[in-house]
This record gives sequence, structure tokens and C-alpha cells, in this order.
Amino acid sequence: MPSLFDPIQVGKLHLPNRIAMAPLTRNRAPGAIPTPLMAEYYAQRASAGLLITEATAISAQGQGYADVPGLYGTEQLDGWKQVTQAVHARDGRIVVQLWHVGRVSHVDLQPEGQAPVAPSAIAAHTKTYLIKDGVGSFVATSEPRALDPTELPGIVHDYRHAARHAVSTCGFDGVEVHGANGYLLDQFLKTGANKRTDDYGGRIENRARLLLEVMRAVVGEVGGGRTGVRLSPVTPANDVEDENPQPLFEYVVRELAPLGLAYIHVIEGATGGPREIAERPFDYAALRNAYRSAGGKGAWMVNNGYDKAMAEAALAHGADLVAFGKAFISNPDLVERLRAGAQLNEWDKATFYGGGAKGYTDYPALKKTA
Ligand code: 8OZ
Repeated sequence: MPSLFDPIQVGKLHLPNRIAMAPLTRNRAPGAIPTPLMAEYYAQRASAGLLITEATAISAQGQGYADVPGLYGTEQLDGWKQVTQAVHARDGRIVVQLWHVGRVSHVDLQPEGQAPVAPSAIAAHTKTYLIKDGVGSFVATSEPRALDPTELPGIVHDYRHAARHAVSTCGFDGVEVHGANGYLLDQFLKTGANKRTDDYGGRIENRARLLLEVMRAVVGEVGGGRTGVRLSPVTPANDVEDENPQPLFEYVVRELAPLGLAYIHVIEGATGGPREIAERPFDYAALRNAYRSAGGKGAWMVNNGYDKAMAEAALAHGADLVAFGKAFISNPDLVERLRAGAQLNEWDKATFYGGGAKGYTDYPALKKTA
């Protein structure tokens, strides 16, 4: 039976263990530019089998929160280069999560104060985060406008462009497409946010079209062995809901199977919350079986509220990788601590979003005994 601490080949990447750092939004990139402090933060966590960066906007239109990083401007690419160099200097592996927020944005964050874009002109009942004069606040998202079908190739292009620069300019080991948590691609997937009557709305094949076009474009750019995708079939995050998620997501993973992806990353239940949602049942084993039956060979990464015992049980039941989120915020050496059965530092929610080194790079590692 595989252990969390056994190495594994994931696409083109050789991971020394099966513990991934989940993508975690930290709002510490003023002007969307990654900083030296971010390089230090990721380098501190380089013993993870795989680091997945915080969600990173592929375009100015894809931005939805204050001080989240981007990957479309020269200074942003230079900033990320410092991050990947710092991680590689510690023998780590790091992929960047590619993000377009869709309707989860605010006019203050959009180019020329325009409305955010979405599959349909339906507002998300959720908040975003703005910083004005150094003071952060949560505000309601703005009314979106529906994307014209002629705009969709441009969005696919933005993903492709970001993926290319992520690997060839910034030195990332790969990319993870953010298809989860109620952002653009998840908005297209789910009936609650997608009321389109064109080729991108209605039946499952249409709602999945944009995600699959993006995945094929990214794979065409950097190769399947350097590409992953994150999905969240039933999360209520950012006010999305699908009336029948099981066949939707089984279709998605069947279509992803021939792309030769490095991994599929699945959030079970409500992101950062309960793993079981009574009114939104979902069979994750059936989802993985659908992928495997269609010939999908990528690693199966699970996430949401895992501890060591649950993670080991997941590996025994067919998962290949387990992503830890909050535990990685407060434990830079999480892998060593899990291996040693050591106590974990507690996290401080007050410093999750925004700020500087406090609650970011100042969590202690275990003392090394010489
Ligand atoms: C927390 C705060 C802002 C954004 C996600 C990118 O849920 C996020 C996010 C999380 O995927």
C-alpha cells in the first residue's frame, strides 16, 4: 500500500512524496506583481511533493480581488521567475494555478471600470475583497455582463498565453487550470450560472465546451504531462450550483482522459468547509472510475479537510495525491511534521488575506536536531 511519503511520477514531474500544497489565495501581491516575500513563502514550503500556487489571473479581465497575482504583464512574469528560482534552489516543484474569475469581480478591479464578464448576466451573491488606501474590505461583487460568443476564443487565447509564459518564461514546472469554486470555467459548467442558449449553454456537452477548449489549448502549449485541472463538483463557493453534477463531471473527466494530464484535482464537498453536503450528494469514487474507464492515467489528487489518517486512507482507496491547504499556511515543513507525527502549528485566520510577513513567512518549522 503506498504511503504519503513514497515518491510518485506525475506526468513529467517526479514528486518525492504524495503531499501537495493546495492553492491558497493570500492577497500579498500589490499591483498583481509577485514579491520577494512570496518567493520566501513558497521556498519555505518546498518539501511538499508539489506546490500549487495561489490562483493567478491570466488577464486583467480575469482579476477579481485586490492584490492577487497575475501572469500577463512583464513585471508579473519577472516576479514569478524569482519565485520558481527560490523553490528550485530548495529542490522543490511548483505549478501555477491559472485563473479567470468571471463574474466574481468588481468594477474597481476591471479594466476601465467595466462590468465583470460571465456566461450569463446573473450576479453571484458573494463577496470579493478590495483594498483602498491600505484598508481591506469585503464588498458585494458587481453585476456581470454575458460574454458574446465571439469573445470566447480570446479567453482561450489568454489561458494559452499564460500557460506558455508560465513554463517558458517563469520556469514553472507546469500549470493547474482553475476549473473550480464558482469562477469562470465553473460558471460555464453549472446550470445555476449558465443560462446561455448558444453552443456554450444548455446540454452538458455545451456547458463543458469552454473548459475543454481551454484544457486542449493549454495542453497544446505545455503538454499534458505538465497540466493539471482543479474541479469542485458540488461546492457552494461563490454561489454556483448545478442541477445534476454527477453526469456533468463524469462527462468532463471522460473528455479529459485522452489529454494525458498530469493530474486531476478534486475538491470534495464545500471548499474549505464540510466534506459532505446533505442536499448535494456526489459519488467521487464513481467520478474517478469514469476517468479511469475512459483511459485517464493522470494522478488523482483529493482535497478538503484531510489529516494524516484520512490521507493515508484515501491513498489506500485509490487516490494518488492529497492536497493540504490551511495546514500548509501554518506549517512550512508540513511533510516533515506529518512524517514525524509531530504537532502542527495552528493557523491564524486573521492573517490569511492581505498583510505582510506576519502569518505568512513567520510560522516556525520544527527545530532540526543535529
Ligand atoms: C479565497 C479567497 C479568494 C479567492 C478559490 C481562488 O476559492 C480562490 C479564493 C479563495 O479558489
